[in-house]
Amino acid sequence: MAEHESLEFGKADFVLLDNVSLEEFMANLKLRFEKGRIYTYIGEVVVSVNPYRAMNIYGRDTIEQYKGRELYERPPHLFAIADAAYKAMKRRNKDTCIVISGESGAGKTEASKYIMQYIAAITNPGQRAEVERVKNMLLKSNCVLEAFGNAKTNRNDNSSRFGKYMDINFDFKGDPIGGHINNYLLEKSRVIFQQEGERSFHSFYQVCVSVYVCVTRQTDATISWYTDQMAVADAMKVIGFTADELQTVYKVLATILHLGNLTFGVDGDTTLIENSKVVAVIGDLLATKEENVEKALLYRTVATGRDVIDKQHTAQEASYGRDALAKAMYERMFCWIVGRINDVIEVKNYDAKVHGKNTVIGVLDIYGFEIFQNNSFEQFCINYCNEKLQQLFIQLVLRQEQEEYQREGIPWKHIDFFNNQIIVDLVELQHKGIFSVLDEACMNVGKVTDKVFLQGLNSKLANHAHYTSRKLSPTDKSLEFDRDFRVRHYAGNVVYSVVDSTHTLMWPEGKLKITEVTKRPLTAATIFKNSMIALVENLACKEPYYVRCIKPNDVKSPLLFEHERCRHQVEYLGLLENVRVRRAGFANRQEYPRFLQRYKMISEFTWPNHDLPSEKEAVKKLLQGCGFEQDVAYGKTKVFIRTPRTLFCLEEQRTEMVGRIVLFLQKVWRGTI
Ligand code: AOV
Ligand code: MG
Repeated sequence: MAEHESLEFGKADFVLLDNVSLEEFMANLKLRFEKGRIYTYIGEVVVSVNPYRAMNIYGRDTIEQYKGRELYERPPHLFAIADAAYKAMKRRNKDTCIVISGESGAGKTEASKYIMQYIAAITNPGQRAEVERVKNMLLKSNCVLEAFGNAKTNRNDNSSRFGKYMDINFDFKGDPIGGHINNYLLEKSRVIFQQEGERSFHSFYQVCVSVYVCVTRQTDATISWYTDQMAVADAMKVIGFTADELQTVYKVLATILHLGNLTFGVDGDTTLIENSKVVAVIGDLLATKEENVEKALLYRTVATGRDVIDKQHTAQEASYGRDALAKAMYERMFCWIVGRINDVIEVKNYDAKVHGKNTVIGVLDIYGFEIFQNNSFEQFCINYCNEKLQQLFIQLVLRQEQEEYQREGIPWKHIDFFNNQIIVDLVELQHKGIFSVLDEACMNVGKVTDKVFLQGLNSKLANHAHYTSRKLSPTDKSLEFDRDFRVRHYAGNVVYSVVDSTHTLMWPEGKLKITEVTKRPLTAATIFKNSMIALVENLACKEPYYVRCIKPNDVKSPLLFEHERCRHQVEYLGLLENVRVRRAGFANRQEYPRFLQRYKMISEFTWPNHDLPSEKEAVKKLLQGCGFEQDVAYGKTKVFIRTPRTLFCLEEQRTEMVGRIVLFLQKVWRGTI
């Protein structure tokens, strides 16, 4: 609990509220936002409100203030959480992770970058060249991935259109020696289609503007894209992309842009490409013959019994094929870029036997919950991903905490919270979940699969409290027959359109030869589901730290705290329940033997040895002696300490006693006693 800040800025920890009510919570959040205090704790969780303006709180001096300090010693900040995760990793050899959540535009990506910058700034005091190199590449990778994986949406000008989990590996000294990036489902449909007011990935504008600037020498209007492009090219060079590889990337971008200009027509029975000059350009860019491009766009290869034949597309099929090609090229290039970065930052030459355990801090920054005018398969995946993370938060912060008190026999009043497991099940359950129904619909290649899919959903999920469609609620005009279904997510209702979702999924992943008709590739839905389950398992086995981001308004204003908008987020993020659990709970807990080992020197009853019947009794005696009886509870195997201040006092007394003991021993050793 940060107690050093003046009350004029509100309570630095929501746990300190006089009454835990929604009104008081909101009043404190608003007051702090208006006073420029964008961070507030709930125990060890940071609640952050997007300031929508540059804040002077990330500089070198601020970093110095947080370095090595305890959480409650300084005003709430991302740096304090980053430092706590770092200390846990370094002192206790724990793998930790920092999970950043919140809806689109709430400030997750910015937070993840500040956290990485902090870690980079406080490590490698010895300035080892190899470590500096690794740090530089980890930081530069952000710039590259944002160029290719972010885009302007109606919710955020720099919206992450992929999920990112980055592990930073540390050596026994606590210095970064490498890392690894896992990327999750890129929203590739953006390559061919953007809703009104939105854009494609930044990379396309950057490369176009660079060409424009080279040709016209005009820089004024386009300067920002141009400088961005220079920064990305520079970062790619630093990471180790060769000039040839950069050229290839530009060629792929150009190919995709030209593919977008291709149109198809018919002449009698023949489908043809209307603008053949574009084909020539694409052939050039891909270093292949025009005929090959044409054939790829106008024909498909089908297996009929034992034969494999080429069959001509209709004009509509050809445009589907063109779009699928553009999307696949972009996605594969993106994955290739991630792979290349991983090759370079991967930990090399580390021998755990010689150097000790290699520990990890993971930073998770995903696409936030979003509702658009039209929501399709990709929004569905993004929102499911957010459900999974909310579930992890519930499991780790709310449920486990309560369960531990029960297990230890500590008196405890149960706190109710909405458990979104029911929605996670709705999406991912075998045979009954939305993904399973979608997979089944995809088996019927060539049939009217969108309808099959919706019918499947309606029959399997008719009674589910979080699912509905027009067929199930005929009076609901906001849903279209044969097109929409609605999911009541933890963060709000979203209407999804099934049109084309099965089409999106049919693109086979991995290498599939056309003759292997019996083998079905995994669908995009299954791949995504499996990757989310693996992600959550990975996070669950690390010591988690949380940043919960809140978006104060929808107009990107630094002044506006829209009460209703914020209240909604506070509610669905479960922040009030978080405060209640935390308040009813205890800041620290330790097993009796471990506690005694650490603090036995501060009490005459326990130093150097105790004669009490058990370690639990000894700890009781020790704490009574120090006057902390009111602030602790005794579980079956652990002692629970309510406020960090008590722990702080214990630590101070310990430090003092250790000093005295050392002095005493030195005197004994010198023979002066
Ligand atoms: P997101 O990552 O949570 O959305 P961002 O981190 O991209 O959101 O933040 C959106 C915008 O808010 C940024 O581009 C900044 O302009 C502003 N912003 C956020 N945090 C800060 C800060 N600490 N200081 C100043 N400005 C900030 V998404 O990726 O769409 O889910 O998918
Ligand atoms: Mg983001």
